Amino acid sequence: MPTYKLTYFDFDGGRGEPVRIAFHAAGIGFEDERVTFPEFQKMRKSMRFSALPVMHIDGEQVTQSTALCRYVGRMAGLYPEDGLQSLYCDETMDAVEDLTHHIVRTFGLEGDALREAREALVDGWISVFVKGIGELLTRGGGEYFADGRLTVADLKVFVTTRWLCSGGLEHVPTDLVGQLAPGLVEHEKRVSEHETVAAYYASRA
Ligand SMILES: N[C@@H](CCC(=O)N[C@@H](CS)C(=O)NCC(=O)O)C(=O)O
Repeated sequence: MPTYKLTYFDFDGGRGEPVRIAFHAAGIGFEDERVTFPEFQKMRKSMRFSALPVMHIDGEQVTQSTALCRYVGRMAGLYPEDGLQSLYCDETMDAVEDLTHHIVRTFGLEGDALREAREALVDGWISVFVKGIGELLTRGGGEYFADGRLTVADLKVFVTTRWLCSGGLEHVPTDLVGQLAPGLVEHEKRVSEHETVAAYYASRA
């Protein structure tokens, strides 16, 4: 068995969290390296694309969160084998990546500039993506995005819905997701209570 190290920021969310949950679901031990932003700044140059998450497999660096989700998801049985269902799973994860990209562009703004940028996002890209991801859930049958069961797509959306509804994103109303796509709020609860995910957080408690 290779050795795995996952380096990501020290919080239970973002692009690294679905990979951590998938590792736990697979029953595969890994080094969960959690860094602060100042620590990341010091190590940034050693990261191939100057960003996290980064995985080391037997010391070899691999990047790109969605690729990491697929890789660990396969080992955990959380990635569809069927071609069409894997397309649905990938489409969902890529949509979440696009949504995240739009939001991250507002990081570092302050005051009126932050408010204006976030209000524009709420009326624009966040609404477009939340509605669209809600439609993908409906297509999947309403409970999960692909294969009629928990996959890494659900982990990625669950983490993102939790973030959007957390109040941690200034100027993004906590009830926005519920208004635009109520199914996603129910999905967040369903996934958080799923035995695979609940077992991961119990292990963290
Ligand atoms: N396409 C990359 C994006 C990685 C990325 O932008 N990561 C963010 C954290 S979620 C980051 O490292 N930001 C720090 C920075 O760019 O300064 C992936 O999916 O892994």
